[in-house]
Amino acid sequence: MRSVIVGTAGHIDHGKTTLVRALTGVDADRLPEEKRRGITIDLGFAELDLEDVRVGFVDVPGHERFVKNMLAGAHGIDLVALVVAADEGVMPQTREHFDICRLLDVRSGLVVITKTDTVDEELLELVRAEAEELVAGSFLEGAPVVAASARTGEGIEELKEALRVAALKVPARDTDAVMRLPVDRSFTMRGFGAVATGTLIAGEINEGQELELLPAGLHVRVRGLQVHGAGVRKAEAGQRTAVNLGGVEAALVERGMTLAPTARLRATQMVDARVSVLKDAARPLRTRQRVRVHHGTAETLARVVVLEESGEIAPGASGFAQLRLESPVVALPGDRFILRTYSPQQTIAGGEIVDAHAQKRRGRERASARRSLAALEGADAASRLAYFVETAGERGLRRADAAARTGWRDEVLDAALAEAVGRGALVEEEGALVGVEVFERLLRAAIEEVEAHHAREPLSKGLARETLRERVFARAAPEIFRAVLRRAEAVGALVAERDLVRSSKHSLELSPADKETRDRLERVYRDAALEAPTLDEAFARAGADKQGRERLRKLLQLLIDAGALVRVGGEQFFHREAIESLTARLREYASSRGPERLIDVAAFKELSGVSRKYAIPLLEYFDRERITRRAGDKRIIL
Ligand SMILES: Nc1nc2c(ncn2[C@@H]2O[C@H](COP(=O)(O)OP(=O)(O)OP(=O)(O)O)[C@@H](O)[C@H]2O)c(=O)[nH]1
Ligand SMILES: [Mg+2]
Repeated sequence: MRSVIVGTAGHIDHGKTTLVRALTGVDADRLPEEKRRGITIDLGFAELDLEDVRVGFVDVPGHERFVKNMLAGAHGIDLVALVVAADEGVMPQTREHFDICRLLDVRSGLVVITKTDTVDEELLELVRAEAEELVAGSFLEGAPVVAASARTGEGIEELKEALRVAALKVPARDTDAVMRLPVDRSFTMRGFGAVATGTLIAGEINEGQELELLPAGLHVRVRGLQVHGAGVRKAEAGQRTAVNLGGVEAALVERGMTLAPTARLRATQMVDARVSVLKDAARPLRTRQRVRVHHGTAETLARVVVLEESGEIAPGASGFAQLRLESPVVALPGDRFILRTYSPQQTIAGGEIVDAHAQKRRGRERASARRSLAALEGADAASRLAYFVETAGERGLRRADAAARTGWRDEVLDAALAEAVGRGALVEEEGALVGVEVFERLLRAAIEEVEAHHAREPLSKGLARETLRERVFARAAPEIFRAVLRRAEAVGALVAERDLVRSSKHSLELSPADKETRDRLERVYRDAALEAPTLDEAFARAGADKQGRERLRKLLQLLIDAGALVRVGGEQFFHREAIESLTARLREYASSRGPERLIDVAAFKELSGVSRKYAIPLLEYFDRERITRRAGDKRIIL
């Protein structure tokens, strides 16, 4: 059976609660104070089955001081029953509640003229005309206007039928979004623990499921579920739902919190939105103005930053604004909200969130901010995703970030991602998303950086991978760094080898003079064999000290890289041939010694003919190379 939520709306004492009781038999005023004072203070709930439709009523208070409570209920309604008392006609909260419904984008409803038993036909017609004038040009234009009396029962059956017909026309809830339940009430039930209630605005909740309570980030478990007062295993979008929560104390659960899938959504304190200011607002909405933001069941204070050129949005106009919230809320693009003045509290505007996780906008960025928000408003899912990725710049977005930013279910996210990648708007690598422009820019920057390195250091084989990362990819995710390198290799621009990155065009073309010096240096070491020279001696013998130490060191490095020289200790180098022949002699020595294969320092000195200065570093080198292994003050030749 289909479920819809009907919200009452209207001025204080106009008979909303009495009407709900006449329809359902339930007194929605459940607080003792409400009963004592005869007014509604907080939200009340009741339900009614109308053949093929189940109606959940959210009864709201009409008192102007409790509009904040009205808002916590009005956010989730499918249709509104706008109540006007026949004996009073349209009053201030009739208008304010109606404005709120329009700003929240409630799409359907009807007008109920109550207390018809208190007036004659003539007055009734006047009130009817007044109500029709109020709703002219709105979503309620042409909607049924039902006259009823809770006292005599007149019109109640007609109202039920009108509700049923309207309910059947209500479009299905958003099916792209993951589950969200803004909590409007919490309490402890003896023997069960914490219970949170609210209108399930998207997705479904299953018994036993693990969920997260935001913005607190509390992990909870669904111990039980009720929809319209009956136990169920599953609650669906559009249903009034009570969730018995395990893993949390009722005292920690408050109106304004949101139940969502674990680790899926994130609270935000900065949103960009299209804001419409009411025609009757006393003043324009201005930058720096402090307002009350009512979003879902939450209320928080915020500073307004108007993104329009004039710095304000005039009464009756709409424009883009950023809201900097003083406390975090769980918001998603497309969510509606209401703005009220700080004091006295009056409804002045409302709007729709365009970017729920916005960035600060400075004065000169406003024009471009307006352009992107306007584009975002009309964009399809793939373009919106591409925008979010683009604005994340070099940092890019992880899939989980994109999920939190959009609130989409996996299937919707996957489809948008595939579409955006297909259009060439973004690059996905190992689950990291980055805009195509950013990716191309990083690619160019990486190639330039490596080429600049070669120009500066023609004798270097390449730039250290980590240096490249620090210089060009300081803000980028590691996945993006790897992806750019892979692309640079794929297009044949760079070659990455172990910890070095070089240009594919780069080859070590030594000048004839350098070549000659290099060869001389190698000859010095080859000739010295195990009587290796110090670095200074080697450089001097190569007869090249006039070439400068820096250059010689680089030529030396080339010889090491090529494997011609072996570094044995600090600054001690030997020619590879000398080391190889010594290794061969060591092994010969070992086999001549039978199974023992031991050698001490003295024997090693004798065998190699080197002084102690060289013997120890050489032995340690052989240990490292696993040619020998230390055993006490001797070595086993392996
Ligand atoms: N004569 C008459 N009185 C009614 C009718 N409906 C409600 N009343 C009376 O009007 C008064 C206010 O009714 P409520 O239902 O509490 O009004 P409400 O709109 O819920 O008020 P708030 O929730 O405080 O905004 C009560 O004394 C009701 O008995 C009706 O159809 N006829
Ligand atoms: Mg009431």
